[in-house]
Amino acid sequence: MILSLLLLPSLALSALGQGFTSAPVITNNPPTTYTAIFFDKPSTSVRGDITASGAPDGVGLIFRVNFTGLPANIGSFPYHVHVSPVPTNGDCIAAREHLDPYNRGEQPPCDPSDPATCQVGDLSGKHGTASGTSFFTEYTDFYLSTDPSSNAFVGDKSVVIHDATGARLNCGNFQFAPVAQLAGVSRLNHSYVHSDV
Ligand SMILES: [Cu+2]
Repeated sequence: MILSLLLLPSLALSALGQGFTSAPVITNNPPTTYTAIFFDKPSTSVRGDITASGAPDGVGLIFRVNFTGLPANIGSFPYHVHVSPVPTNGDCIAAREHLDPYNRGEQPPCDPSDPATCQVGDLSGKHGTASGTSFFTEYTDFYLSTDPSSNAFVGDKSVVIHDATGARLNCGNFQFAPVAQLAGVSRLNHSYVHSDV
């Protein structure tokens, strides 16, 4: 009994990707802002934007997350940074997998009390899923970057929001958004967005 309890933490760690221990805190983030705005497409009511800004001290990124039109009564909504940008047809499958530069892998699920051991792109695993029909949250994530030379750089990646089954509801691409930074606001005028579907 005692032995099995002692073994549990090491077993949990060994289930993570080979060689993975934890993601490093990113400490040299430029104070720039990137914003991803979900596609305006007829197949879904889900809209929203996610702004990621280098923290004033360079440690981590400040995220502002704003979703609307979430389907009622179907549970909570995971969302992640995915590795590939989405083409202009808005096909969220093209976003491919989660940003996971240290090859942590999908299992076991992210433990939000130990976010360094989560996939760096697993925003909802670390900071909570979206819920309700409209959702706003703000937080600092220490493992993502506004530095284009970092393997945790968000600026050329996408964000996908899922339903509880994992289906991809909508997505958007991070774009350099200095206007949001200068104005101190999280939402961009839609004239800064790529063409909608
Ligand atoms: Cu995802």
